[in-house]
Amino acid sequence: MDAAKTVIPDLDALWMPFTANRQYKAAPRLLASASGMYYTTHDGRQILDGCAGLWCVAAGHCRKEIAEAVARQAATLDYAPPFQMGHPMSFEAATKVAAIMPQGLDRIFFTNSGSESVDTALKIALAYHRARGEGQRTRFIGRERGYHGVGFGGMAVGGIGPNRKAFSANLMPGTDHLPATLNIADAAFSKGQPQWGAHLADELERIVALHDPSTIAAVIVEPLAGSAGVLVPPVGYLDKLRAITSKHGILLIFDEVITAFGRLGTATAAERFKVTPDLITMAKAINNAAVPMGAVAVRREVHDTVVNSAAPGAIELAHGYTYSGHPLAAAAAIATLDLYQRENLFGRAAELSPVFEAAVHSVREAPHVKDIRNLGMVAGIELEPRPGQPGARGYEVFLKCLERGVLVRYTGDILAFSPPLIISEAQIAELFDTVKQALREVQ
Ligand code: PXG
Repeated sequence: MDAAKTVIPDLDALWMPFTANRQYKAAPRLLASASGMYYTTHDGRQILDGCAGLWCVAAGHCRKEIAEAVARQAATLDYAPPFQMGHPMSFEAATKVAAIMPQGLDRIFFTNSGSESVDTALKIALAYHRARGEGQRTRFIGRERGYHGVGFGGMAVGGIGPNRKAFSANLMPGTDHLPATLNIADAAFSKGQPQWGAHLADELERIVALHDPSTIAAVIVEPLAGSAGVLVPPVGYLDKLRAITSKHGILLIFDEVITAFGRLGTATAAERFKVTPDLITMAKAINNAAVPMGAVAVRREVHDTVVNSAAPGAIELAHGYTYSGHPLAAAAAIATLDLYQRENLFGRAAELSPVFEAAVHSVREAPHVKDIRNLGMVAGIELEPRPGQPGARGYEVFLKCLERGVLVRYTGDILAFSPPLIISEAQIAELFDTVKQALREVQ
């Protein structure tokens, strides 16, 4: 082995995000390169990527077409100001994104992350109601166990206790939360969408009545909740949310940072569930995570209402980022969306889903498994926590899998799987065989 490859850099200066810094730095895990379905570690080991990096590298790693597009762009136009100036790539990228959104959601605002997309969508909702003369609509309804990133807005509508705890006194005011849809007692080991649970959407009527419909700007949910452990929407649940929000003039936002771009076998979860929201937030797979990028797709009427209400020559929405539609990110998005189409990767995800479903559910026979949930090319395996040590088992399974050459994602005692959509059937088998072995080895 090349000795230089095994040199570990000084780890002290970097404060790592969402990481147990002391535990990590005592036994670091470093990735040095990647190609297709595999990472290579700093000491030269091949690792099968079971989670597309962090749910984002849908087309597989270091795809030549994307790398070349980024390199070309970096040498042609490195940066252009997006305020009161433009460059062709951002317009082209927006047109391509709009083309695969649900009918009507064809106005695209670029950001640099999922968190920024969420804050952008919340601000657009407020601006829309204000432009319509309903500026009193300021409340947002999220959902327990929802993850909408780490901005103050996204945290407030989010429903993950540990993420909110340290910041609770300063969260955006005027939020409320729907109940989460998970019910292991009644719907464990559901394959695809559970039959149980559509009635939980009726809670929205109760919350709306409590605050009065005229005070509510928008409801935001992940159509399929990823980070909190792959919570699949019950049959009929999202349709009910749509019906109730429409009835009361409330905007519906789908946070599709994980689900957009093929994860469920369609361009969007909205398409998969045949429920069209008013805004869709995206990031991650929009450009295969090659350069940070996010976006919000907005229903044209919402866009037009905001834009047409401003005086001529006035900036209609006082919002945007230095790097909105950055040339490198836009070039990567164009190349990525072309690649998805050329390789029919969304269709491939749909075709592979039954194989993936059978493979993940075969883990049921292994020890410690409490529930398995899946849809499209996403799955979660919830483990029984070790008594008195919540999260320890999940972490140890993650480590065992890594030792055996497979990267999985874990949050607490829930393992999550979201491989690149180019995964082969043999690699799907390898992924879950490794998980089974790891489960047999942990206490
Ligand atoms: N919304 C959703 C639905 C997400 O999944 C964000 C917003 C925030 O995106 P940014 O780009 O700001 O991180 C996300 C991010 C995990 C995990 O493994 C998931 C995310 C991020 C980090 C880890 O559960 N999703």
